[in-house]
Amino acid sequence: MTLVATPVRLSTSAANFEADFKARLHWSADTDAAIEQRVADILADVKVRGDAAVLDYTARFDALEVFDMNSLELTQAELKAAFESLPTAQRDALQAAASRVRSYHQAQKKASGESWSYKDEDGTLLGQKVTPLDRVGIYVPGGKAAYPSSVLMNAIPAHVAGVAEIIMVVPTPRGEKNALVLAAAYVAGVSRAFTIGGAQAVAALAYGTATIPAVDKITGPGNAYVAAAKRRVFGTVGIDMIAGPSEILVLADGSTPADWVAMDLFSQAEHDELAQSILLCPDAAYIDAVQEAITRLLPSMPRAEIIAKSLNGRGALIHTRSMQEACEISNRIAPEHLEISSNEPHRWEPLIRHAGAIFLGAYTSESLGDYCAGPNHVLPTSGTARFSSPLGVYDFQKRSSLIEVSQAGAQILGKIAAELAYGEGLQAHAMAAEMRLID
Ligand code: HSO
Ligand code: ZN
Repeated sequence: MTLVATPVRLSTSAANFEADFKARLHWSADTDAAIEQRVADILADVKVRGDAAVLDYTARFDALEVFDMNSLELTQAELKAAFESLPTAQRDALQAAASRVRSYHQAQKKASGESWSYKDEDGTLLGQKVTPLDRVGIYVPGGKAAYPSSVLMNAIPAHVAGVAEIIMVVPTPRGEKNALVLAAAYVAGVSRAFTIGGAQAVAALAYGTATIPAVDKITGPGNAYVAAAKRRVFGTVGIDMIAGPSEILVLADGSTPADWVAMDLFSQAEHDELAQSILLCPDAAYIDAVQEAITRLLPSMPRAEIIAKSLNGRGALIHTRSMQEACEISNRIAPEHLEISSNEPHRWEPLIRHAGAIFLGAYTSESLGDYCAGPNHVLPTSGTARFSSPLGVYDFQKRSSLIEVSQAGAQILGKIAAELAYGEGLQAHAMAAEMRLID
């Protein structure tokens, strides 16, 4: 059977465009009641029984039977050995990627992650103090979605933020370890690592066990169980975001070789059958060329089946009236990744308001950003780029307000505060302010 991938063709000038557009782009991340219940039970069990429960679930779900938690900890020596076991080219690539990701996040910290303060005329000091989180947990999926690049993207910003302890968890079904994941943990500066996963790992990180220290925040992607567990422990700890399937939207003016764009659409489709790849273009002949490239290139792809399912189920090639209209539609979708595949990307970029990451120009394939350009690849999905941002140094920091009122300042603020406090019927508040007034 030859595989075909024919993303739906839509045109903004068609009468039924709005209805088709909604049908195609609709995405509901409904929670599954059965998963919710099982996750709630696992969390409660780990909270009470700690390590013993983690060992039980690891034996049951990961077919990994050990008798004490120490056997589930990866030593620094083991992480280092994994790194050293890699072929030189892989080692070099990992280090080159890590160093670029580190530089980017250092710049991010400088630009917006530092403490600041100013003084009023009366000498009152006001400011904001930025403090790294003490300890964070990074969830790394096992199996087919084990991405060493995601270890870098989670651990490096934490490290740059100044987090003292970075605890990684990664399930290793039947004890099979992924050397690249371990090596990435070594390169990124992970402090401790455990071969546990699922809701039980999230519970262990959130509540702490005799062996696993409780963390302040948990980041990293995972399956439906992990996502449900993260939602439930939110409040006890911080979490980053609940990521949906990967998405790419290409805005093309027809100036990029069609094969390049076809491959970029594949690059997200190959992640997941539910991933979404969309092309928006005002040139119908170019859309034909991209479809032709899709058909020609697909059979040579090892993950052709996943790509075909993703493109047939959720992909779309949309013919727009203009590039301006393409930008408007892109804003409505608020994609995780947006490529402006144009020879004048800076003409269109100012029109873009909602996208997790914006890739400008024909040479900027999204895949470069996934691995080594420098910015983070953990990005808001499912339209959440309307209100949220890429994972960054700021996710591993928090802010405290600083207030130091001078004697002169207390005379002015004291009167304002007392007036408002009496209005709220709070006498002690008013008196605390008034006692500091001179006569
Ligand atoms: N595109 C994925 C990240 C990734 N790609 C990891 C390859 N490896 C989500 O942004
Ligand atoms: Zn990717």
